[in-house]
Amino acid sequence: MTNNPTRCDIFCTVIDNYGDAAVCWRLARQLADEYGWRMRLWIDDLAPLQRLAPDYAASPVEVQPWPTPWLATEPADVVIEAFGCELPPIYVDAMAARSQPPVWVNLEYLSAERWVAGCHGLPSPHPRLPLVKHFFFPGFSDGTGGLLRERDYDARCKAFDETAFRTEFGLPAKLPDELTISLFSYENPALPELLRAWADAERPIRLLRPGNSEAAWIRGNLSVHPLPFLPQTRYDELLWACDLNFVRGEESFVRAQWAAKSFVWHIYPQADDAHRAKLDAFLDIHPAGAQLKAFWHAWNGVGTPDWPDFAARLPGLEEASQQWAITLAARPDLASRLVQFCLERLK
Ligand code: TRH
Repeated sequence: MTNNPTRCDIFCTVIDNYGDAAVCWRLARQLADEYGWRMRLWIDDLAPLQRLAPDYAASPVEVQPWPTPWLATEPADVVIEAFGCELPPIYVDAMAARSQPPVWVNLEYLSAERWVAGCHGLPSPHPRLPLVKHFFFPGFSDGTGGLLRERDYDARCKAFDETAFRTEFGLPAKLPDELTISLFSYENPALPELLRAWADAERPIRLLRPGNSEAAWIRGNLSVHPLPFLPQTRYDELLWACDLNFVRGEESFVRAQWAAKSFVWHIYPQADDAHRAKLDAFLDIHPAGAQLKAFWHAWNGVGTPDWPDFAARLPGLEEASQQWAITLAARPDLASRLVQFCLERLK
């Protein structure tokens, strides 16, 4: 290797959601900003990226619409195939034609299941070409690929001005007993019941709904405020501004953990209920898993959410969330593990 910056191509296909683009964008930014890698992101749909990072064109990451048919392109030193999206065959041929084949990584979905550590880093030789793809599994434990977390996360969190945030979005000053909640979820049949419980709650509840265009409304002790869909960096601010965050999928789920606030996870539903094992695997490793279980199961379709019971647990949950964030932040983050993994193979 020369001293030239490592060049890296990330390939991402978007599945009718934000998560895949969100992970790829965050990783691309971090590798460019913190490691000086020359990043190119090939993405088949720019729409989610435009919402997550409206200023993407001004960033150090070169964003390229995935052309069909593919146009001949010089492959990078590191090639990240996100979530098993298939690389263009011509690009793969060009990878094999390089004197030193690129480090080829298949970035997988996050799961807390035990098998993840056993599969992280495994090689998968190409059946025909002199290329090896490696599985890179994000995860919570030491034997996995870790979690995305930027170096400046703590500094940004410390500098956050909650009052200014509330003013900017037209929210009144926080009432002494107010519980501020953010809600980002899939269609959820448990929501109407929960809204009723919040209207009847003992303390005032302010519900913030990013990316929701309904008008603001008040019922009983519940005030509901739509917010615009926030750029990815500002979504962290929303999590910091709330006492309880309802999150979903993979990316907002991870950000809620860094925010160190109580949270409720709506897991991405999969065929054959495969997501249930994933949900329970996370509850098993979280220090407050036993406390969260009934409410999280109900939010994910098993049972009815018991708000008064969950609300009574919140003070203990907050402490556990803080502990959990400290434990996770002490482990190396995903980008640093990925860089080490690739550089070892580029030597
Ligand atoms: O969009 P998602 O449902 O993504 C999902 C999951 O990633 C899942 O694993 C995958 O298989 C499926 O897509 C196809 O939820 P997720 O992962 O939380 O991604 C949402 C991103 O959007 C996250 O980075 C937070 C960000 N966001 C904002 O930036 N601003 C906002 O206002 C909101 C509500 C979200």
